[in-house]
Amino acid sequence: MRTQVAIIGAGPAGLFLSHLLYRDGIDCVVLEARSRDHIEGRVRAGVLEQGTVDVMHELGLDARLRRDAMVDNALDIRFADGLIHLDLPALTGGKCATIYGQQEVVKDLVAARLADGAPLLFEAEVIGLDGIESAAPVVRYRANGAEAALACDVVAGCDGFHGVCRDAIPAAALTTYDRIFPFGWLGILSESPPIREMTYINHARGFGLCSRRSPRISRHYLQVAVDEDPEAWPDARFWDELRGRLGAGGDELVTGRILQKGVTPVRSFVAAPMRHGRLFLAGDAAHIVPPTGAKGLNLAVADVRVLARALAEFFRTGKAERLDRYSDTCLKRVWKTVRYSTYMTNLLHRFDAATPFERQLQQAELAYVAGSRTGQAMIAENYVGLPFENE
Ligand code: RFL
Ligand code: PHB
Repeated sequence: MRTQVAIIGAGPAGLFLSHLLYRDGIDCVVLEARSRDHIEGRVRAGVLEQGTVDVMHELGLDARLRRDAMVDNALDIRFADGLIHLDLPALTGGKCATIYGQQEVVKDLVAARLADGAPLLFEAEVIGLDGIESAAPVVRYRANGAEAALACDVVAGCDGFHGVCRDAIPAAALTTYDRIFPFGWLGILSESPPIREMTYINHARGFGLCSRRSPRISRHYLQVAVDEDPEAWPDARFWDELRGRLGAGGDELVTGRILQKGVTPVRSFVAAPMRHGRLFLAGDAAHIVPPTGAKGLNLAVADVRVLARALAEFFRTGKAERLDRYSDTCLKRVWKTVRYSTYMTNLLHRFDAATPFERQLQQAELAYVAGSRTGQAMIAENYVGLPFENE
């Protein structure tokens, strides 16, 4: 088998890239290790920046999103001294965020790609990359119990944080930056109407977050230990703890059947450069950010937007300047996003090792944001999404 671009991974990065390339008339094959059911059932992100929604619109993939998504016009932060209400359009010149589950995005993109009759192989696990420093790389993968090879011009490593592509780059050619926070998030999906506003909580017992997926489905998180066992959290314990952390807002909480439960680590990771020879990393394969910023999926889309444009120029004209700038262009946005996600993580979590001085600073930062339009505008501007970089 031969193609122009071999895309490894059918998460948001790989799927969006496949559609952007298809629109530009560039051939690609998507290889995904897991089954269609598995990737469509993975509960993850839910906050889409306007730029992400715009890409779905440009690709004509927004029919279901326009029907089912919720508009997020505000963000509340609860802390010991009160409530900060961020009116997103008022603080950002009319912008807002969109709530639409990552698995819904994945379903829409998978269905459209299959409807286009374009190659997307499930249960095709990539086991090695050969010749990424040459002009003719080969991707080796396993499917239906047999090994196969895909020859290509370019490899797009969209295989997430635990994929194989990043490891195909010689260690000496890569610099990695890592920060692991000393806690995790226990996330649940429940059959219950969400509270009125998207709410982040700073509480002495730890962070909490009340989010949503639809008028009938809530998505909530609690800060827990990194190695917390979700089984230690029967439904009643989860609801009691979340209600306690909501404080005065607890009365608004409606409980319901919990459909899904899982613990996520909170960490930042950046690998640079995001390119080696003919291999280009995009999305979580190159970087992860703490979920407190709600940015991982959006960053994956920002990467592949830049990559698709550079590949279109490369295949149309043979010019590689844009491809050569790919990593630098993406990393500017990546580091700004790491900054914002770290800021929100530090602002809102309980740090057991914090000194009394550091605890006072955190409360002072919250008090500052509560009283400053500038402080609020900084959060709102990042939450709705920074403008795309000039390429
Ligand atoms: P993905 O989604 O991990 O997809 C990678 C795909 O590659 C496949 N794969 C392979 N395929 C073939 N061969 C191999 N050897 C392979 N190895 C792996 C995998 O099966 C998989 O299908 O990465 P991608 O596309 O870069 O997308 C990144 C996003 O999924 C991620 O950043 C977000 O989910 C992060 N995130 C959030 N991002 C947001 O923008 N807004 C949010 O509100 C938000 N909330 C979250 C989040 C992530 C969370 N978790 C669980 C990590 C909330 C949570 C709880
Ligand atoms: C979510 O709805 O899953 C969500 C919302 C905000 C975050 C992270 C996750 O910061």
